[in-house]
Amino acid sequence: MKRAVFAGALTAVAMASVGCGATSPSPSRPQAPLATWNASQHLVKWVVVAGDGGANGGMNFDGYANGEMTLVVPLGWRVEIAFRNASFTPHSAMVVPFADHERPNFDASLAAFPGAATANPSQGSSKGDEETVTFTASRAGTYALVCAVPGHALAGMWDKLEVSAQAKSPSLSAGGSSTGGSP
Ligand SMILES: [Cu+2]
Repeated sequence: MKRAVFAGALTAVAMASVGCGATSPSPSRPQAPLATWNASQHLVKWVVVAGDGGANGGMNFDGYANGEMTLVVPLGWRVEIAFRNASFTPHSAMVVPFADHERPNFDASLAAFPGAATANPSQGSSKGDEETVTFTASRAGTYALVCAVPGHALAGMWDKLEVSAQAKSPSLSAGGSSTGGSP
């Protein structure tokens, strides 16, 4: 049943607009794709909700922690993160080189790309705060989306971003589900 809901959502998207796509691997949120993109604009929008439910003690993005979610972005595309903090705990979002994902502390200078962090990343934002973060995925490689509030990434509040010179379109996998290919 979960699979049917998911497939239906993808089919609807594919029929709605050639050249655009969406992926929603979490069956509990079929109404809200975590990533959507526009191929002609080379733009991917990633919905990143910090503290989304109780997974990993609330230390998660979109309910995923410890690298359970991976967004693949073609090299050179723009990434627009629609960030929201759903929790009373302060959280932030920042893209860092993967090797830095288990640091206890971060500062804004560690952002892997110019602009790839929410404001005051080490302080975090309040419950309900929303912020749009945009950057260009200008170097291929493996990166991590971390919460830069001290201790949170170490507690598992990180997921993955792959910038790929081979990928033709974005894809997002999470929680063991994987989607990709041409929408
Ligand atoms: Cu956090």
